[in-house]
Order: sequence, then structure tokens, then C-alpha cells
Amino acid sequence: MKVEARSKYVPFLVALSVILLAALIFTSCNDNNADQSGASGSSEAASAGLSGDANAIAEARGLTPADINAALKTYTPSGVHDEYIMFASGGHSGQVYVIGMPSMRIIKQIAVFTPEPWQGYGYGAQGTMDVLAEGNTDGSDIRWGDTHHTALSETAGDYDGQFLFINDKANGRVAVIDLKDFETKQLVKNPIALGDHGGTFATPDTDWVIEGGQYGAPLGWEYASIEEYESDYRGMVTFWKFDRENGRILEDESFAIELPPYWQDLCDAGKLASEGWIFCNSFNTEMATGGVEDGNPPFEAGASQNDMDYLHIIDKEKAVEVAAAGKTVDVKGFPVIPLDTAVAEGILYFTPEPKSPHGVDVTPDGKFLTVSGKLDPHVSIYSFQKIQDAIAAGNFETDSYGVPILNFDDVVEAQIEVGLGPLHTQYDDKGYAYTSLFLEPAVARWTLGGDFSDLHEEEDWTLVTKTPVQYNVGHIAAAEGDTVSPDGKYLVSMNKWAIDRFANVGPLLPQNFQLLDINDPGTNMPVIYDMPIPDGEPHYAQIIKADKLDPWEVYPEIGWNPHTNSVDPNAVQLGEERIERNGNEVEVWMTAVRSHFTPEHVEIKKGDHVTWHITNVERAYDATHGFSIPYYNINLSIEPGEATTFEFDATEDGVFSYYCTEFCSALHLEMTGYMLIEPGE
Ligand code: K7E
Ligand code: CUA
Repeated sequence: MKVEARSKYVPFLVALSVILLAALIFTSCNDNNADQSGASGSSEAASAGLSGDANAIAEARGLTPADINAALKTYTPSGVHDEYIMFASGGHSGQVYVIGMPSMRIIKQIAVFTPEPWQGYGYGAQGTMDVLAEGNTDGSDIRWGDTHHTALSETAGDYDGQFLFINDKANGRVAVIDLKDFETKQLVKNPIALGDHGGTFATPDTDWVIEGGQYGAPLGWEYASIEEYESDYRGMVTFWKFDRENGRILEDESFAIELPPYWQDLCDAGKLASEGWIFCNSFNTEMATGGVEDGNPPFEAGASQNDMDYLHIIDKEKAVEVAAAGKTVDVKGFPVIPLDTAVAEGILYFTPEPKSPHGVDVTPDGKFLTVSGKLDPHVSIYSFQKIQDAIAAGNFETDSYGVPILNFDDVVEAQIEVGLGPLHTQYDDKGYAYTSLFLEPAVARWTLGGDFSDLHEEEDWTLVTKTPVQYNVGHIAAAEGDTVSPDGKYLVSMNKWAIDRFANVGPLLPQNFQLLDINDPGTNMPVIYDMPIPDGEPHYAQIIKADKLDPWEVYPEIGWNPHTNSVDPNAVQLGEERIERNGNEVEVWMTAVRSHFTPEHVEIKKGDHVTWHITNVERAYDATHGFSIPYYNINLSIEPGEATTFEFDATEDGVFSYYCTEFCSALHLEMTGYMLIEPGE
């Protein structure tokens, strides 16, 4: 709906473009950067007439034709909605960003692992306190995360816009966000690992959410000497069962597989041709244990000696059967398929991957897997069919844990020299793949073979072009670029370093997201927007067509509890506001509506335990009320229709003004009240 709305601007934009370009060419302004524009001068354009204003603006600002081209591709008029929405991890902020594309406007930050006051997340509201508490680990109240890999829920391998999953690398946790209200509904703590990395990835119908490990450690993190690394330390991959109906991970139906103590890194789920399989790259097959202070090689050298590490190839269907048959051991109450069982049951295979690998990305048809080695200038493309043939043929070497190793030459389809420090790959709708090159830094476009051959004009499996990015790109995200039907069009380069791209703001700099136009295979891929991300270091992002999202405008009924997805038993209707006392227990039922809270006086006594319910009885879109009480660290955001509850012990007497923190009306400052706490005797 919003997308169509934009189309009426297109003729206008084209005309404006012609006028501006003509103006620039006519006045031959500074033109040192025009190579990426794809714009060309024409006498028709010149004869279309000049706008003195536009010309003057362009000249005054020193804009080149390329700049104007970029502006026209990204400028989004007031009130016009973006065509795509990007969900970007917020790195060690522990949150998720929601960004419109192509405007690159930040629309929302979703609080996930870290308390966030605007959303009243973790400042009293019971639902949010309960979600955060689910992420506590063995008595430690962890209140931050290192969000890494977003995973939008999928139906038949395509984003369906219903849920978003993301992992916390630092603490080995997975979050479930419901895209009906963009709120975090669940955190699950991995019971067998303190950290993770290779997650999250949804299987094509989102019946499983995959969480892969990272640094080897004893499963369940029991103490074991580092001398016992090879015998006692292990890797893992965890399969979380997802219940779409209730929007929750079912911890009771989930399981893990024990893996050798290589550092499993990043996984991807097979799709279409490879549906039912999971792939994870690994590094440190040397099993280096560090200890540079004792004269050992440092990790960075010790873990990079081998020319090849092992791509993990996991038969998920078989793993699910084996787990269901109970062929598991119990680690901290969690079922784990032992490594020797995984081997004996034909669940786990390896194949070599060069060098210092990082990530594996399955092509849209599921027939190929792209692996990059940070210290190898090639991408290596594996054929899923060849992998199946090699498994069927048997006759393997094994690693020291008995895991079969498929011969590299038997399963590789192609290797393409793309440049220095290749990391992550995405796909488009025109038969191309895109790989980030951390060291150059650049984004490379190369051609796919197989069934994608007919879509492009160049030879299969060849490098086509590269675009420099600023600077040190990690992940890239193309529009729906990891699904069965990528859109192409836009690609975001998620750059780790910004250096000189923005005003100096002191020694800590933002990250730099750069938007690349990848729509036209006949051109380079110009950078058309720079966007600073002033928070943790985002790792992965996914970009979904905006019209696939269908969130609520207000909660479905007055008194809605977002954490039970139903009307709360303590919801308060207008006229039912009251305060009840039972001994030292005080219970408050309050409503919020423009521009007052009812009741406006809450009188309690020092030593009381207070349970306080507030319902926002509004039905108007955007009529959010906040609620804060000083001293007691209470801060809520109550969206239209929402019912919320908080509790506290009245440990301090005095006069406390509570007030609404959202400027909700002309009389918002009057949306206040007094909590009077009488001293005890
Ligand atoms: Cu390459 Cu953690 Cu996906 Cu960062 S990871 S870049
Ligand atoms: Cu409600 Cu301000």
C-alpha cells in the first residue's frame, strides 16, 4: 500500500533528475566523483530547461552528478514510507535496530537483552522483568548481550514477517521477538554453553531455530584444566524447537549435538535442494589453547596454522529422529546427542575449507554453499549434490574424533579469486552473489553457475566487479538476500570502521552502514548513502519487503498483556480504578488516558508491599503514555490498550510525584499524581 503510494512520485523524480543533471553538466561544476553515477549528459536533458534554484543548491553544496543520482535514489519525502525494512543486530548494545530502506532512517530500536528506558523494558513492568529474568544464568542476572545474527521467520524459505530471532554471543542466549508488536517475548539460555556465535538461523519453515557454538569449553561449562582441551572441551550446535502458534521456543523439545572442540563459527540452514541439512564453518581445528604468556603461540597464530579447517555438514532430519529416539545424554538437564552417536548415525560429516574460514551461505536454490577464508583470496563453492554423492560413496578419512571427512576435490564446484579477506556472501535475483572483502575493503559481485547461468551474461563463477567501501566491511545484507527468492536492488555494507566519514566525535567512533545500489548488473555498485550507527557493533542484518510486515497499530483489546497475548486478568476498565489493602499488601488498579491517571493520590505506608496495575485505555494510534516514579527506579511505557503491572517494597517514606513521560497532549504536564508514603512507627 505504502509502496504504491510512492509510484506517483516517480515521474516527478525522473523530471527532477533530468533537470538537476542538465544543470550540473551545463555549469560543469566539480566532477571528481562521477564515475559511479551511471548518469550521462544529453542535449534533450539540457533542452528540458534549467531550474536556477536546483542548480544553485547543487553548486553551492558541491554536488556531483553521482551525488545527485544517489540523493534521488534515497531521498524519501515526508510521509512516504520505505520499501524495505532492515533488522540489524545492535552488537554489544544487546538490542536490534529497525531501519527503513532506501532512506536509511532509524525507525525503532527493539530492546532485547539490555534494559531500555524508552520502551520501559526492565524498569519495573512485570512482563519485561520476567523476560529479562529468563536470560539469567545460574544465579547471575545478566543485563546486556552481544547480539549477532538476526533470523527472520520463514515460510517455505521466504521471510513471512512474523517473528525475529537473535543470539547473544557473549552469554549464549537466543531471543524471540514478535513482529506483531516488535517486542521481545522470550529469552532462552543455552544450558550447555556460556557463549555462542553460529546463530540464529531459522529452518525454511521455522520449525527449528539453530544456535551454533564458538569457543570450545566443557559442555555445561564445568571446570576442566586447559591441558585437557582435546579430551574435555567440546563444541556444540543447538536445535531450538519453535512453536509458531504460541510464538515461543519449546525448551523441552529442543536438543543439541556434541561436536569436536573446534571453534564452530557461523551456520546456515539448507533450503530447497538442501532442505533438512545444516552447515557450519569452523576454525581452530589446530585446537590451539593460547597461553602466549607461557611461550605458546598466541591464539591468532595458533588457530590459523592449518591451510584447511572443517566445514560441518549436519543431517538435521536424522538428528531430530535420533534425539526423539532418546539416544542422548543429559547435560544440565538438556538432551545432547554424543559425538560418537552423531558419527555412528550418519548425522555429521566434515569437508576441508580454506583458510581461516568465516561463514557459509547457501544459494537461493539450495544447491551450492559459499565459504570464504579470511586468509584466502577465494570464495569456495561447494555442490550439495556432490556432497550427497560423496556421503553415499563412503570411503572417508576421519579426524581424530572419528568424524568422516569428505574429500575437498570431490565436493567443490568452483573457486573464485575475489580479493583480500572475503567474509560473508549474499545473493540477488539476477544470478549474482556478493561477498564482503574485509581487508580491501570492498564488496565483490560474482556470477553463479548451475541454474543461475541463464540469468546473467557473464561466464559462470567469475568475478564481475568490486566497489570500495569505507571501511572494513563485515557482513553485508541484500534485500531478502539469504532467502529462496532474493530481491536484489539494495545491499548494505556493514562497515566496522568509519574513520573520516563523519564529524569527529572523539576517540570512540560509530560504525558505518553504506547503502549500495546493486539493481543494474551493467554498472558498478555505487555507494548511495552513509549511515552512522552510534551504538554497539552490528554484525548481521536482514532486509524484508516492508509490505510483508503486518504489526498491530494498537493492542487488539483494552487490557492486553503483550507477554501472555491475551487480556490481562488485572486489566482496569474506566470506572473500576481502586486501591485495596490487605495487611501490608497494597494493590493499585489505575487507568491512563489523555491527560490523567486515575487515581491521582496513592497513599501507602512505609513497609508495605505494593502491586500496581495500570491500563492504557486509549484506542488512538500513537497514544502511548509513560509512567515513572522517582527513587523507586520505575519507568513504564504503556501502549494503547496495554495493561501492565509492577511491584515494589515501600522502603522509603516521603512524597513522590509520578508522571507521564510521553508528551501525549497539551495537558501532558498535568498527567501526574502523588504517591504519599507515610513513615512507619
Ligand atoms: Cu562475521 Cu559474528 Cu557473523 Cu561479525 S560475524 S562480521
Ligand atoms: Cu500521558 Cu503524557
